[in-house]
Amino acid sequence: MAMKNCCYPFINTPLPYGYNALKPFIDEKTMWLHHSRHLQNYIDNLNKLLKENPELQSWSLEELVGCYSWLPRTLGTAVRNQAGGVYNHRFFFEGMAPGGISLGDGVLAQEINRTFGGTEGWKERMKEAAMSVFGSGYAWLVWEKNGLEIRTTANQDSPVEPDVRPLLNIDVWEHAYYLKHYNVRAAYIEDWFQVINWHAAQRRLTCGGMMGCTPKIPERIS
Ligand code: MN3
Repeated sequence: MAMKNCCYPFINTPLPYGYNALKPFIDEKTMWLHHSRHLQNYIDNLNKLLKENPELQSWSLEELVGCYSWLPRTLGTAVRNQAGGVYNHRFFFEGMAPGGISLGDGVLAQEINRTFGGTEGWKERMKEAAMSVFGSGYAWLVWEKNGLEIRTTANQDSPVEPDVRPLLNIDVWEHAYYLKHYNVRAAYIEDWFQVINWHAAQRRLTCGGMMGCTPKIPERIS
């Protein structure tokens, strides 16, 4: 398992699989660019930002994406974009596995059945949501107070809020699929369904948070 790597200075840990391991669904060049260029860029920018704002160096990644709104507006926006870019990409990459890992029949499977009538129903709703993102962003499966929900976020926003537990996300920025799927986002979404790591989603539901990181959002300072 990757080292914790939850606070400043962040490093870009290797993916838990090779750049070519998600073929034929996601191609090697896309994975390489996405991880070693796009994610690396967010990590470098976030480290630079935190270097200039040492009071934030003890904040975990989840605290940064969940609590940026407490900060002065300009700094908060920069944290939202850069920490979000790190959080969302790590979450996305950890949510995939070569050939996919099946849902099984645990609590998450039961909830998917209860809410969407099964995985086919879930896929339909997830695809609809991912298609509906205008421009760049993500579609998410999250656990909220009363059960599973599908959400979308723009740009690098993350649904890290009290009482919301993200389970899966799909990156629908064009850089996530353009080299292989060109402008056909629907084909990319279908391919992503083939590489979902449901084990990761189940673990996030039962344990919360990013692999090895604290799921806690700090109490608001009044
Ligand atoms: Mn991306």
